[in-house]
Amino acid sequence: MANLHLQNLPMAESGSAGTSVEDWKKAFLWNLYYVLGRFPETASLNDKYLALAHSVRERLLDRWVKTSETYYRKKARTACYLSAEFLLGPHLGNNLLNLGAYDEAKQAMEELGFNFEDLLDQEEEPGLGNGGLGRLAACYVDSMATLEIPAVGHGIRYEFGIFDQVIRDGWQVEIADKWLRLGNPWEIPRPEIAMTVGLGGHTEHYTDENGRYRVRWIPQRLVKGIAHDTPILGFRVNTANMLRLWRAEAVNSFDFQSFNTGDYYGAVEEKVGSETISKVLYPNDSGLEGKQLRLEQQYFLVSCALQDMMRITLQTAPDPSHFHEKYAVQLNDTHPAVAVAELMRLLVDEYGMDWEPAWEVTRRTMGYTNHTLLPEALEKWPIGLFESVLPRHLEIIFEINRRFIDEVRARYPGDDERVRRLSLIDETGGRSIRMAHLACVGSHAINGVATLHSELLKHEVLRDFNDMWPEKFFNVTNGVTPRRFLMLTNPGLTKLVSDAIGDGWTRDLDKLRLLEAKADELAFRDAWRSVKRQCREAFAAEILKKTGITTDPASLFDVQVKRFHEYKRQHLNVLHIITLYHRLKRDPHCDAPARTVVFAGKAAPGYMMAKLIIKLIHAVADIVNNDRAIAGRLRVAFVPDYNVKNSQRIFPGADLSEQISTAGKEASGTGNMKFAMNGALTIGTLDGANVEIRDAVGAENFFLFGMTVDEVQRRLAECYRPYEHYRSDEELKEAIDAIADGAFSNGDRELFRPIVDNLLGTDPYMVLADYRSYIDCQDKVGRAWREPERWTRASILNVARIGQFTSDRAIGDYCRDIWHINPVKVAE
Ligand code: 26W
Repeated sequence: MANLHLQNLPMAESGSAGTSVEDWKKAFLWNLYYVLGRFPETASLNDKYLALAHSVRERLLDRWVKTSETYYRKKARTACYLSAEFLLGPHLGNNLLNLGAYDEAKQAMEELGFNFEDLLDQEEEPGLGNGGLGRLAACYVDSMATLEIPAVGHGIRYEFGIFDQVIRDGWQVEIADKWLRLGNPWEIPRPEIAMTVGLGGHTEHYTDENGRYRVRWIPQRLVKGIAHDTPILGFRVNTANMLRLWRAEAVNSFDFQSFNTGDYYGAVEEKVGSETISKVLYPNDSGLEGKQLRLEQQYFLVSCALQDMMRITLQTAPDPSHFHEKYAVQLNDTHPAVAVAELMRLLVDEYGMDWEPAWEVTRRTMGYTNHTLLPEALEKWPIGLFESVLPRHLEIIFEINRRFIDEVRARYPGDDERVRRLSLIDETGGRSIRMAHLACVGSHAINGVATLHSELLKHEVLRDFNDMWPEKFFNVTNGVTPRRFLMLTNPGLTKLVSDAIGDGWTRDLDKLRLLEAKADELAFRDAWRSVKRQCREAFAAEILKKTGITTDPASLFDVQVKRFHEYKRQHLNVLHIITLYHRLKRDPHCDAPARTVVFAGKAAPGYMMAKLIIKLIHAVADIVNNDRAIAGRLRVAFVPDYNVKNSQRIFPGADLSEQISTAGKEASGTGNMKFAMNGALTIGTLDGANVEIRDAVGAENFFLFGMTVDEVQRRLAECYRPYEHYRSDEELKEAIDAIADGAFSNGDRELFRPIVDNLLGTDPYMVLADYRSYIDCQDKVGRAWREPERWTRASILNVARIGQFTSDRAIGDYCRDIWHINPVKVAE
């Protein structure tokens, strides 16, 4: 601890950007002392984490200032990623990795006598997203910075992110996510960057001094949006882009009128009311909750972001008609789709542009990415609700629709059915606004997130739009960042790969292909197996810590981690577990290899079936794990509170990746890519990006099962009868009967009845139809695992051929096809 004495503090070194071991020690001590007001002997773990975080932040800010100065000077065209969710995960380790200073900082902390892992672990992750869509946004900001693309992410600074999940008696319980409790060293609040956002009220139509017809919106309420900026550093480049998250605040902290009349409570109430807009993330990952607050959140984000962009545009452009030259705006699903109407309002009402040129600017600005085909997840807002929150935007949407319908009628005379299908307004039931239609009409580019998904969009969900404007449709298959999901999470595999083929792959993931030749080398396969084994040991230790369940690191780790949803079919996985269990009971000598089946994931708090499936997993685990007769040959574990941080401890240890959704339901999936990048083999259906992953890694290195999209549709058309499968498949019957008879619920036949009834009744996701194919495929998995050389070779080839699934490739596609934006180098 000799270095820790205060007199050794190198005051003059504050603000240094150096990254040597000595630099980190100095910066750490300086920050501990001057930023946190602590000295090492009594500093808490959190103080130490914050001191290191602030040391990293200094180095980020250095790059950040240079980046914004460069963009300003070059008047760079900028991509703006609008997203209601950014599921970032912890910053500290990732920033150190991207800075190229991970090892130095680690060494510095260890030389000061601290456990580096404990420091990293102290960080509370910003869980400002539900799942795939939010995590994708986070991968994309990472890649935009890495590719040196001038880009900004705009989102909402929720005070409470996705809930923390705890498990009580096998049931999910939701706990508020107080992620800001101990402070957030990564953000810079910008109180002077504040936007005023209107809500409610009415409109007035008038003629201006030039005799032009104009509309003015008189909102009933005003809310202020305050920018909070987080620097996003690229990998080994000087680019540090900005993620700008908006927090809602009252315009005035007190209404003095009410205050003076003695209504103190009423005055404070208004302040509290305004702040609720950014209070909490809606935890639904599908299925609409037509809540006014959610619409207010969406509009709040969009209005703050567009006003901010307009302000910046006008710093250099003579007028707002140049907006689309300065900005390419990408709508991450329909959550920010009201941007189409808001940009029109700004251009027409606020800046006095005529409708046609304003519409041209709007269409040339916006791009729309669709992330789901599930009908229940396609956003619709009841007209009445929409009007009460955004009366002017409703008028604008009606006008957009009127002109659009005229265009449709001109193209397809007399085709009223088509008009009805295309309209922005759904007239069935109570009238509502189809946000996906608004996004399509108001954008120059529309894309799906995997080849199959984009095809289904073009030929089903958005078919009429594709008929009209085929040139607007694109596919951009999703990708994930290999920085966080390989290098940071799996240092063992990272080192093995770099030792074998050099580290060129860290900048160009396609170079992983050099591993192909290595797959044939016995010694390399040995080394690979031993790294995977170590990863399983670490994973087993984590499982023990989180669940108390012991697992065998020699066993096959079969993993399904993702949100809980019936279409993702965690219950199909459970049926396989029960089938295996029954086989082991019948014949303890049967040839199934030892398996550890791991689950993790959250269910939407109101999604009863998903929650019951979580309970079923725990119930089955309880029986299976405690049955001495099967002597540990099968283990089941549910790791609670799946989030980015926990996921980083899961991907490396997996051997088998479960991607078993009903074909046609999973838009892409991104976990599938993270697993394969870490050398897991996939068991999966031909759904989402699984199709492309299989093509890339080779059919012989992928376990395919189940119906195709066409087969699913055909079966449904022929009238699907799940009961027939139950009747004719003995093992399936035995598995379902065990659930129904209470074998996993102490004889209680009621507990899991909703699952049993659902499967035997309508089985909307065709679990029973795919059961036999899945079981047979799992048997193939078991046999392949028994041939370690073959398995290892396939594992290596999965990694060697996964390069195209980096988010760098995806961002490259967006830049080339949709945004037309080029990199801008930031000098040292
Ligand atoms: C209106 C409620 C709601 C909230 C969120 C509906 C839908 C969503 C998201 C679109 C759900 C989501 O995360 N979709 C996932 O997006 C990923 C990134 O593109 C894909 O990989 C997943 O397949 C898709 O389910």
